[in-house]
Amino acid sequence: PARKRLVDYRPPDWLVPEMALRFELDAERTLVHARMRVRRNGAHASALQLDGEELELLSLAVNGVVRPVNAAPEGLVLEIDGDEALIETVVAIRPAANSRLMGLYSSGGNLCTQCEAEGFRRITFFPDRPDVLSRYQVRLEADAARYPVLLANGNPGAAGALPDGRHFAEWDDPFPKPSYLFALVAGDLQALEDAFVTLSGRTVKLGIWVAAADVPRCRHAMESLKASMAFDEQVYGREYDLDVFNIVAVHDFNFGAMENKGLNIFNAKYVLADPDTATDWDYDAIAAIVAHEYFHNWSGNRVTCRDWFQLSLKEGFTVFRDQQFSAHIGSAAVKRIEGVRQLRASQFPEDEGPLAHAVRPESYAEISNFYTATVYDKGAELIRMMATRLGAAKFRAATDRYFADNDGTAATVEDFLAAMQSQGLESELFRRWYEQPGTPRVAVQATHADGRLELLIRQSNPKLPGAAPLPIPLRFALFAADGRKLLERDDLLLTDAETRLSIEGIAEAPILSLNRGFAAPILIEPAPRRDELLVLAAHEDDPFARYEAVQQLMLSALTASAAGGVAIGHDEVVEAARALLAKAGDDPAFVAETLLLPSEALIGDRMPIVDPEAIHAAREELRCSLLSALREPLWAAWRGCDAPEGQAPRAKGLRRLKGILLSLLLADDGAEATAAAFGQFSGAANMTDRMSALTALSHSQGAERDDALRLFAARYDLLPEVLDKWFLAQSSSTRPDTRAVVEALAQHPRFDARNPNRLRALVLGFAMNQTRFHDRDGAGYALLAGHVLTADRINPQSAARLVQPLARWRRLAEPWRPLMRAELERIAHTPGLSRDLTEVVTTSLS
Ligand code: B3K
Ligand code: ZN
Repeated sequence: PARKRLVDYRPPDWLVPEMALRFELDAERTLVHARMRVRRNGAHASALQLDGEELELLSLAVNGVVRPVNAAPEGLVLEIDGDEALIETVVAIRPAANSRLMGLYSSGGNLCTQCEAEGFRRITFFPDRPDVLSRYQVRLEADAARYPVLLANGNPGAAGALPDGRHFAEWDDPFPKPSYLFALVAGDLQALEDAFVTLSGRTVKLGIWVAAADVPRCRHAMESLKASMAFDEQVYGREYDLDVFNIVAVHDFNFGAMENKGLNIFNAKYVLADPDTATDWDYDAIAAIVAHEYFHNWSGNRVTCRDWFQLSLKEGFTVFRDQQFSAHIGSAAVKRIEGVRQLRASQFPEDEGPLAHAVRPESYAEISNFYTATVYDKGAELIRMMATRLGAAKFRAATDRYFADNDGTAATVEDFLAAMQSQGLESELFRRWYEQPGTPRVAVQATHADGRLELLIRQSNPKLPGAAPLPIPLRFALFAADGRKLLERDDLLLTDAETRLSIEGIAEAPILSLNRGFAAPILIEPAPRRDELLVLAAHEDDPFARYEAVQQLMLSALTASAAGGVAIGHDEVVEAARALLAKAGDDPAFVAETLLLPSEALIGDRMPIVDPEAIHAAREELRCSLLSALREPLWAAWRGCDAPEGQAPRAKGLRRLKGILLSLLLADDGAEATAAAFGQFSGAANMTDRMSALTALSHSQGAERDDALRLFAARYDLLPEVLDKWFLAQSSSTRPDTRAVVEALAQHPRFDARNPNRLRALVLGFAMNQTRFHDRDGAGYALLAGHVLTADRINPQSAARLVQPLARWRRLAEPWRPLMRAELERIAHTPGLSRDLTEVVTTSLS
């Protein structure tokens, strides 16, 4: 398929200042009446091009003159005399048949939309690109009994009854917006209502719309929304701008949520919560995503993106903003650890593999494939580096400037960098981060003599040998062998391929603690020695660096035994874990994160060639070493984890630790631990304890496992987002029968390949299961490929996401590599693949 390129950007030939839409809503066949005022942009003679996809054009008029109806499959091309015109179209669309979940579709009997990135063209003909901003006036008409609630962007206007049991509602959005922010919802919904009084004293009516029975489960999302609104005022000076803010939860949704102006639409998984159905992780994810979508009102909606290459302009910045919010309402240290774990789990591998791309990509075939960890999470790391470099006050001044200079426009990364530069940032250098794919390596060579330490620091990027050096803020400290901190530096910015640093007055050869706080998204090479890591694990005062030291100890033991088959370094890990357990009561959340063994995927990422069996064996062996050396302290700590109910940070930390300890206690699948896990499961007063017990049991051979799964399914059969946890617990199990279980579950009456959450829980859950996905006969890969091909006929975005575990094929050892590749080839050779899937598969094979 043809690729779009950033260098080919041209401003739109025609603008659409005003857009009036009237919807005659119906699940089978909806009529969309559009009236748009168009205006020629600049001096040119080009025709007006309107995008359209799967639209049935019923009528077309230009300046009131009817034109023949002959639309090409890709849209309409209209020759227009003069510089302005009124275009009127009527199209028919089929929401109930829309399984892509882009455009207008039906979910659980309600109608809703998803337009980002290019879904609006599936609703009506329009120049569907983010630099065409319009004022929207929308009128919705529908059956009053089936769709009593009618919502769209902006402020509500007139509403009333129509003949034949129908009714209407009008919505007016005073803020010009690109088509990707358009939204409507029609359904049988009820709202949890509340209000927020803004900085300047305006009252905003808040509503979270769900099925009537779910209203009580919206409290946490509502509290999160109000906290986000207050945070954006206090920290960024950003006030909300409409009279109403609505959120709607839907069960069929392609990703987390969508920031449509004044009408956010959410995957129900990120709205509904109560202690009986949501884990602490769910509570935190809901708060973060509610905040993220709300923050987009400024970073995304008021200032939008000129083109989709600039996606990180809104996404990286908004992820950074939601991370700040989460740090503010919880523990900053733990949030940072979780953020880095997530970056390493998804972005680092992406950057090392065939799908690597710059934070601002240069080209794409299908933009939906670029809503990636690189654009989102690495993009957020870039903003974090700039914010740290400027300091809070200047960063605030710079963002104020960015919002003021670009309000109401479609901006670029350069516009953001210009605002940062106005406060003194080295923006020309930081821009390189947006353009270079690959994770930079920083190697430090230290020599010590006569009280002087010489550091030779080299940066490199294996993806781009010889690329211009990046500006890398390298925070570091020096420690003595007895744990004393000798020196700390927070202001070093590497700007060259090689940097030499000479530090006087260092009496002994010190231990280096590099990239404290994970201030830069880089890999440090080589890791410190094990004896040095033990000192850092005990004495670092930067919590991230202390966490990192323990994780490095674990990784060095794990990679060594996965490569050589011999268990080395277990003693040091046991020693570090013993020290952590002794202090578990002081900071349970930190101890939990630090004790958690690196995942099999992460271990593989640190090895030149991935042997999944050796990695699994190495990790199991370390788990067993920890259990046999620390059995008593582990039991004692687990018993000491009783937490009060509720979302207080300490209570959450205790529950997190309890779950991690339980999984260690089950390392040898002993009867006592299995019974304890079942006890925790059946006695749990909240979903966090219930789920951590179920997860720990899911790997076990004991009868308790089957009992727990049966009880769970019976209890939550009717709550789809909770039942997803049941599917996931089984698809993630390390038991030898997991593939057969997944095959059986794909025939389960509650499995539905059209529901992205369910498909993800069962099939992606299995593909992420490093122990069972990599069967030696390739049957796991074949299972995934079969689901990918089925999904592609239903929903290409789902298929393109699902196929990605196969993109790792090059990294795997024999016999896995050719088996994985063969499945990718099989997919590639299937006729009629979507553009989405084709791009991922061909890039992965190339
Ligand atoms: N902006 C949306 C993502 C849309 C994804 C389209 N494939 C949600 C978010 O990042 O807030
Ligand atoms: Zn976003």
